Amino acid sequence: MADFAPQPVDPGRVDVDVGAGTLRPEGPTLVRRLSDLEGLFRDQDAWRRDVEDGDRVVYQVSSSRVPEEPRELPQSITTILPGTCGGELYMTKGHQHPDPQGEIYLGLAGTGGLLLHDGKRTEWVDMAAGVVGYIPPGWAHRSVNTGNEPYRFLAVYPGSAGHDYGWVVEHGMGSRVMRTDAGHRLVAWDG
Ligand code: M6P
Ligand code: ZN
Repeated sequence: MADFAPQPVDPGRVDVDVGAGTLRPEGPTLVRRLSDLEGLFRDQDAWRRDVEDGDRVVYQVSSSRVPEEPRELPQSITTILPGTCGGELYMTKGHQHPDPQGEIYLGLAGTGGLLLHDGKRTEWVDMAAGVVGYIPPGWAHRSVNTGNEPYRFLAVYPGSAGHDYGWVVEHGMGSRVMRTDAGHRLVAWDG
């Protein structure tokens, strides 16, 4: 991967390739496989089996060149592939911002959802192309693919917000999102 050391970015245009799920000028791309989501799916036996059985890619995050630095507004496109692990729909790891700041997601393709949890309350936003999901400060957020096609969204977030993955491991996300015949269903975290 090329070196994208933080550096000031001049004002300019960013092209969104909705079909490819990339931004141009292009920054780093992150690929997360099932093995990168250790301890996050409820059915750990199913997770272990699926990791041994090919360790599929769950999602990919393609970023622009705007650095994660204070006062900047980095952008990224996340593409979550369709699939389940132990009946639970493919999802992002989910994180809390250590520096509580808001974030917006714009649906680009496919169908999905934005699961939000503040430690007490849990909210769900159905996402599709053209929908903006708003993440207020203090709400942990996880995205889920609820359809049979890749679900893709653009994220814009404050460069100093950060990513705390441990918060989700400690507090959970309030609900889990399971595949059903009719589509999907939210179930209680420990249910
Ligand atoms: C969005 C943004 C990114 C985040 C990515 C994947 O693109 O919120 O900041 O990294 O989704 O989510 P996660 O970091 O929880 O795996
Ligand atoms: Zn975030």
